Amino acid sequence: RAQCDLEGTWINELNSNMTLSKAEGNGLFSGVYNTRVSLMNTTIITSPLVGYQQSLKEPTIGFTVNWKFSGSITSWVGQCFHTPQGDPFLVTTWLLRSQVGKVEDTWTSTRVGQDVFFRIM
Ligand code: B9F
Repeated sequence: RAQCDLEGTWINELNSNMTLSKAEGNGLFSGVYNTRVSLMNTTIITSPLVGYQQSLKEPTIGFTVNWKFSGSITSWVGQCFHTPQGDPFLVTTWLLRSQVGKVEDTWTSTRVGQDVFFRIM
């Protein structure tokens, strides 16, 4: 079975999508992220992404999005797997850090969750 190729467009259970470049030889990749949810009445803007993948058949991965419509950052870590049909999917856990006005509010600053991505293109 071929190594999981991250290049292309992926969609998750929230209907967010991301388009990733082919990873460089050192595992570095980049892309853009369109979230379908934001919890705010702001205009959602396509935001840039960078990440790393290990060079394994079902690689561990990590990537970070710098949200262009807020002061927040989300990082995902996870792994690529293949369905019995051979289609790749990404199982990830994320942390979303919001900016807070003062250090005492740090306890309110971080959300956690899981996203599963399937390739659509
Ligand atoms: O909603 C986030 C945000 C930050 C400050 C105002 C709005 C940015 C978008 C995060 C999208 C998350 C989900 N989308 C997805 O595909 S990233 C992990 C999930 N996977 C309101 C105040 C602070 C946080 C939310 Fe905000």
